[in-house]
Amino acid sequence: MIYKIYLLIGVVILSQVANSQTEGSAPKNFVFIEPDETMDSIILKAAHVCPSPRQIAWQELEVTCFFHFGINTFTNREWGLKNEDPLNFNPTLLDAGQWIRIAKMAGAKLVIMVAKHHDGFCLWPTEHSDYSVKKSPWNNGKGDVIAEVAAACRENGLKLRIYLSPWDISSPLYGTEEYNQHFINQLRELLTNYGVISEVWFNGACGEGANGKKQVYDWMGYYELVRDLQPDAVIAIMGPDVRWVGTESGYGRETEWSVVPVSKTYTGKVINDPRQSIIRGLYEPLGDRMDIDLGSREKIKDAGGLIWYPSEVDVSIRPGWFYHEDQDSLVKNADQMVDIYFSSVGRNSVLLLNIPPDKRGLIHENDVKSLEGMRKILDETFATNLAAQASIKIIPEYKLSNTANLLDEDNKTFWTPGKGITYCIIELDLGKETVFDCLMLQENFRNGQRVEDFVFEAWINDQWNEIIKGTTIGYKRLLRFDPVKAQLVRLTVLSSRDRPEISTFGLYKLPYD
Ligand code: FUL
Repeated sequence: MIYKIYLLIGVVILSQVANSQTEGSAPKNFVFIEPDETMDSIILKAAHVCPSPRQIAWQELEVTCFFHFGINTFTNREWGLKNEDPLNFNPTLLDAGQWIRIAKMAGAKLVIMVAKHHDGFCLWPTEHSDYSVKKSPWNNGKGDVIAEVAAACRENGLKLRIYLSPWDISSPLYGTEEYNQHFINQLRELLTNYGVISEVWFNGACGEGANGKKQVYDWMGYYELVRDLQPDAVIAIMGPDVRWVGTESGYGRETEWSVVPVSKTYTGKVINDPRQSIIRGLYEPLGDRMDIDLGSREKIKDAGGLIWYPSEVDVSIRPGWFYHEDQDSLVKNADQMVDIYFSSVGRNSVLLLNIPPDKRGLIHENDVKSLEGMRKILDETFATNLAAQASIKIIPEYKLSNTANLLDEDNKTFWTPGKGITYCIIELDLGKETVFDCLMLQENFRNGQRVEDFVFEAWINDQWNEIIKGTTIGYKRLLRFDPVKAQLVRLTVLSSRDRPEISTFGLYKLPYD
């Protein structure tokens, strides 16, 4: 956690430089703001900053899993010590297929394998260090955890990403210029020997190394290599494509903007950076990523530019990131996991759920039970959209065409009230009195994020009753409330940065009485 603090002075990457934004032009991942621009113009620009194709693919994953596994699993630590004995690493029943099947059952479409944590022990037989599985008794030193995970991903149709910790307390090179080349060599092995890698996850930890020195990381060099070898991979956390939400609790912000500001100081540097054309990015100290508000009107009014930089919520199913036997009774239960799902995926974020394999090399039974419980509740909840057959009325009658897009379960199609209209009411007649306790909304995020304020009401006792209010929607917003019985409901978009493009409206009932 402490090293996440580095993100407070972390980076923002201007992932694609664009010229000023005009409606109808190609989607832009980034816009500049001119010094004398009006607030109306800034807001309109914000409404049209869009995800890049790789960010779109990433957002649609919704649930992803993390596997923290390594020497710490056997030494019962969270952060390992320098050069611990590789003989410690000896899983007896390692089955990467089991990990991937469990992740898939939980709903994950992608997994992240920790290839090297801060202790420096490599889970693949790297040619660039002796501190790896090669020196362990597991498979007589012939094993390769990354290869096994990659094969299991291919077999089960899941994507793979890797976590390679830049901080390495065991490397004798750490703290010297040579270390950057060493890190790039290791990264190259991972990006070339294991097929498609869909994401590289860098954290910002930068502690002391074996010689007591800290490293100045060559981030730009790392990014160049990723873009070169795996151009479709997103670079997360200490990278240009995906932002850390700011906590490790599993709970995202109620108001979560995927469009965030870049300061005036740094937009100038973007233009002048020669490496920018290769990487399409530049660092910027952003300030507090743990702030409750990152993208409101107040936050973007003095920006030099705006970028699409969506949030990822990372959390472990256990108190620790690595497996510890004494935490077997502390695994989050199915209801807690459901709550986390609603508070991450349901708050315009991707969930990155850590399920750490145990000393056997298997996901522990308690973790499996909890994930099965979560899946059952989510599957039962989302099996039926209770609004699927509703008839839709728009008030006032701005634009009646395409309303069926709201209910077609295809988030690529959408309904919009029309050019420049930022307030609208969508009224639905469910056909009969219906009990529900969950609302799902999605915006056509490919065209940007716009809705700022909405209210959901139901017609009960001959009047409209407010059921729940919300601010941002983005890719997906899920809201739960006490069960309501009604036939008529309505969604009012009270404020939007440009015309809202609503792609999904869903009503559901959780399987609780
Ligand atoms: C942090 C690390 O220090 C933890 O050990 C863990 O890997 C977490 C996901 O990121 O920065």
